[in-house]
Amino acid sequence: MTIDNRYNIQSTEVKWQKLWAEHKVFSVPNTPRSDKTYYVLEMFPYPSGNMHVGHVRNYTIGDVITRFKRNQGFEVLHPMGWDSAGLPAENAALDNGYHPREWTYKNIDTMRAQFKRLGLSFDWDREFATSDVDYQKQQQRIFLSFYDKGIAYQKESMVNWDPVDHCVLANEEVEDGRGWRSGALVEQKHLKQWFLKITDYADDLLDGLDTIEDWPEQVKIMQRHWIGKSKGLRMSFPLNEPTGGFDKIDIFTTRPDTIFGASFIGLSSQHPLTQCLAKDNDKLCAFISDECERGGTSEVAIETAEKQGFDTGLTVPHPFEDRDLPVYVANFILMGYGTGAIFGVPAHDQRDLDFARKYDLDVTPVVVPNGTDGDFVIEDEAYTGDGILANSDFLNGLNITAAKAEIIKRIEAMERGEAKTQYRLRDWGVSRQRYWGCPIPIIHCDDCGAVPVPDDQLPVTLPDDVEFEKPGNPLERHPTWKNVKCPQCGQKAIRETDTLATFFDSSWYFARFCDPKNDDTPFDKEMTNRWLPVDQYVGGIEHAVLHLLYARFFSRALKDCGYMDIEEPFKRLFTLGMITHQSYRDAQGNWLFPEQVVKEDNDQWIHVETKDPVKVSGVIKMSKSKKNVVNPTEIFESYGADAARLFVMSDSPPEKELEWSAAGIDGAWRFVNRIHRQVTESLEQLPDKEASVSDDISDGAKDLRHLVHKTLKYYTGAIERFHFNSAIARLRELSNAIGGFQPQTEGDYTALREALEIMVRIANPFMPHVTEELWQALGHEKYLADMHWPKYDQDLAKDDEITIAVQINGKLRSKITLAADADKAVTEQAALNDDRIKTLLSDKDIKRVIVVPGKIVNVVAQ
Ligand code: ANZ
Ligand code: ZN
Repeated sequence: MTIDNRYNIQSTEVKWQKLWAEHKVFSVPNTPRSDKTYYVLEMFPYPSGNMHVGHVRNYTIGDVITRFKRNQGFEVLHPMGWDSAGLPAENAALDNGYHPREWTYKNIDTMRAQFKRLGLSFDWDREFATSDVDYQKQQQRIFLSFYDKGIAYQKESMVNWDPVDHCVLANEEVEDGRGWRSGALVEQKHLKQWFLKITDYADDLLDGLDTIEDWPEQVKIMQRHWIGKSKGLRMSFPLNEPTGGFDKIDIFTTRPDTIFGASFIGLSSQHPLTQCLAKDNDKLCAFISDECERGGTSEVAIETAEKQGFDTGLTVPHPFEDRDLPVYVANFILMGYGTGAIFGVPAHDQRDLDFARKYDLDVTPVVVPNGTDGDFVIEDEAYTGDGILANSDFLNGLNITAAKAEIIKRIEAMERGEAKTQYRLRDWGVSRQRYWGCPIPIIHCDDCGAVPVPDDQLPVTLPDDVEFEKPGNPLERHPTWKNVKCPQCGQKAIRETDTLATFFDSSWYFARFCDPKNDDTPFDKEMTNRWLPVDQYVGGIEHAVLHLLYARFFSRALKDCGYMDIEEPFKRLFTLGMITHQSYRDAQGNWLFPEQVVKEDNDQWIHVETKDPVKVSGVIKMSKSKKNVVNPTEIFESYGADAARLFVMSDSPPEKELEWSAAGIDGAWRFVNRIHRQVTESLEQLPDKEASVSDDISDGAKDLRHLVHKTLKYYTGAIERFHFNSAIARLRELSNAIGGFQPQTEGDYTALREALEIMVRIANPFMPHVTEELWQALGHEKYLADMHWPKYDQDLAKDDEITIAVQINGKLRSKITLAADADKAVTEQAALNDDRIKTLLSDKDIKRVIVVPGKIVNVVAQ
């Protein structure tokens, strides 16, 4: 056999990719053949047209897990698709005349090729895009089931309105309160829209968080905060001068304890009382439209806007004191939360304090930090910490909890209100006044109202002949599309022209992947029952709230509609870190691409063409706008997919930031080549693949075997724990040991074969191409992808043992023997389980255990 020693990365990688595809190595049937199933999913990409290195990292993580689990004997579902509806396609249409469909599917083609070039183990037979008519048809079925169940409903709500372009803007299209295209000050406008009743599931979504153990705590905290369950008091203030049929104002507070510090009542601009007063008050009208309905509808926009108020002249009496509170309309009070009215306590709420300073209202602290005696004053920061009640009559001296309870008790006894739980979570608005999305399958009839499109008329498809030159919703402008007959009474009716928000599309795709071709129903329940929940979900932390919460909500809603049986869609969640890269700027501050700069001999950076000096601007998140990007396709061309995969997995733990560097990718490339060389150069001397390791081997070979099996043991655990970078470090160590090994006897070559084979096999999840190539060169026929993960030899893998001292209160009391690399927890357990230590501690309380692994344990006890 002659072996070509030059490793041609490009052609070899493409060759294996073709073979895997041809033999459908990574395809699985909808109904799994085994009970040992595993579902790996990475958050599917938006087809922007170009793969970036963040994708490389995300999908490589999922790929390593997939290949590893397959080797462990699992039937692994690892699908891929495209989150392909949404604004950018429409903007591209506006900018360069492409039809959104054309733009989207062209991008998908480009990106599919890029993803395939990375050698990912996807079951491509399951691929779909959410803009596919087939997908939309099933999605429309889901929408109608939600409508039927009351989970989808219509109500009037505020949207961002661009008064120049005459169109609705998404929150992300509002920049500093102005429309991104027209630059006009954005207004808020009422529009009837579709909502999903996610609030009905608020408690359930909260409780569910406790059941998903393998989620990052940070994500759970963010979801808890987003749902924002607050316990408080709802109470009413009677008006001194009833007006327009209103005789009281209902408020919601989470701080009833602060009632003695109240100095005003605040109403939302959309509060019914405000609206009533505005009818015959031009100044109030002007205040509402100038100060309250300008700027974005987002919470941040409202939080950061300057606090403004309008004194209505109305007053209410304080419930426990002989004084009146003025009633203001204030721009920081949202109608969508609580009752849309508050009592303002400037000393203990920053917004109220800013407001009070502006309108010269009282600022009386009623909660003072423990240990302050009477002279506690508020400057320009509200006090929101813990403390003791003061200036509060019968509450004085109580702590906050006791004071809250006391006020709730009294207000309830006075029949002026009651304890109330409030959520920050709002119902989810899913209407978008856009073209490139899934049409909402509803027909509006003057007589019958909102009528579902009958099932045999689904899907409702988008018209192709639309114009994008004008801003706004092309569906609304289309001459014929929306004119239809009412399915119920047959008279003229109008199609819903809103489409569904793209987060709707991504809330159930993981279930569709289990049964992607089904035309009768979104998916077969039997199949989702077998595959779901997703065993390992991988994606960015930026989806901690919206996408991940919506998907959890959908599972529950789909269950209530009878589509599936699971509530938590993602059993384990892994959130990966960002990729950062050095950035550069010229003297004018313009960002430069890495290819545009070069380092001079004197260590100064200059522009390659102009030779002007360049400023090195720090290592920051890779982004197009900062130009510190690298193009994965170019990386595949020069270094190959294996090197790219290896690099993104080797330089830092996957949950942490990874700094992209030329040296790093270069090092990975050299390692790929090195492994190739190590195997191919030894091939001629190696015994037959069937030969077992000889007993007659040198000490050097024995050491090598010891390391091989120890590495295998450690490495397997490291992959299981996602410690990919330390696994790769061990792999390099193994390769070094092989490099330094000099076979002396015939038998030594059997040990060398074993070492090389194990190295190749365990390197496979990270570097699938070169390892398949080498596995074949080693004489094997089966794909490595289909092999079982190698098992280590217990005896050979045994760690060296060490003996360490155990002290109690600093005095040596015992010695324990344990594995040299035992970690903190194991060492502590071993020390506390030692018989002598146990006896000595039997009548004591353990205060602390100090463990220095490999050295000493000291138990502090009394
Ligand atoms: C009096 C008070 C005193 C308040 C104090 C806070 C601090 P969370 O915790 O997020 O539930 N609030 C109630 N409804 C509002 C609305 N529609 N728009 C804006 N603010 C509203 O927030 C509840 C608190 O936010 C409530 O408690 C209320 O102000 C305010 F020292 O009442 B508080
Ligand atoms: Zn009708």
